Amino acid sequence: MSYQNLLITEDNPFITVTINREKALNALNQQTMSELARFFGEDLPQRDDVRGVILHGAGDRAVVAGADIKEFTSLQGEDGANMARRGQAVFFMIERSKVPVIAVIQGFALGGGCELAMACHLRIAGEKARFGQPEVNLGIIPGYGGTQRLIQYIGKSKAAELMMTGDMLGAEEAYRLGLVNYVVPMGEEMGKAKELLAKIATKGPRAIEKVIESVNAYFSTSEDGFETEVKSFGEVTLTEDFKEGAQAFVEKRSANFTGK
Ligand code: CO8
Repeated sequence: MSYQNLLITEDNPFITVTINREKALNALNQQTMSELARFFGEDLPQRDDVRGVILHGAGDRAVVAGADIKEFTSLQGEDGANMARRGQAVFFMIERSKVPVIAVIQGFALGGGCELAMACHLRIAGEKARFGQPEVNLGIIPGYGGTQRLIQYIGKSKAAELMMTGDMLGAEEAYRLGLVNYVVPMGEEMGKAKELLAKIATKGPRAIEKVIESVNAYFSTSEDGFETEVKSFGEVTLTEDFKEGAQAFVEKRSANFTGK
């Protein structure tokens, strides 16, 4: 089946999925989100021969620089909440995949990009990778599960700081905090991901599937937090600050927030 914004490369028993919008730093527009849903929700579950997936972004500047800001500047309230809910559903498909999904991060993993990497089971970062949830710069909050998963990986204290300041983490600090599994020299990220997948593929596929299910089950009590995120996301899209923040990004200037 054909995709517009995803490149699917098969190297049996592994598949590499490349988000292919390099000019927009692979920002997640709705077309890309639909294609990720199709791949992880429909195509991959039908493939008994696949033992693992590598997910990355085209080029080396960004795995994904966030949700596509240019596309959601006019979002409001219930529409915002629905978009966040749909996005969360796509990322749950990745997290609940029966085969391991490894994110390869060569550059920026920001906003929805950091959320996407966190929905994968393992993360390999190049030494120039940078992670962050800079949504507050736009007057909004993470909406694709970031408020919940960032805490799961790095703890409440640091996660709250990152989400409130919009600051970025370098690869080494992301490793120290437990956000990524390995940091490797630039250019070696894919090799490391393939090496890990090959090792996992020597184990029993049903056992790997059950490890994934059981690890996910540990966090199942956080489902209410995901719902709170959806509602909050809808609410912040009603603010004047969101209009100003998104407009400022498009106009390449600093935002002037008023608290309205
Ligand atoms: N959306 C759309 N376009 C983007 C995005 C994005 N997130 N990020 C970068 N681009 C585009 C730029 O507009 C630019 O396009 P053009 O050449 O047409 O002007 C191109 O990619 C290259 O970007 P820059 O020129 O800005 O490159 P720099 O190297 O100067 O800066 C940065 C790189 C630091 C990554 C910068 O692009 C940046 O700050 N990007 C935005 C990062 C961000 O704020 N991400 C969070 C977005 S919000 C989000 O992800 C919410 C998720 C939950 C959504 C819930 C439902 C909607």
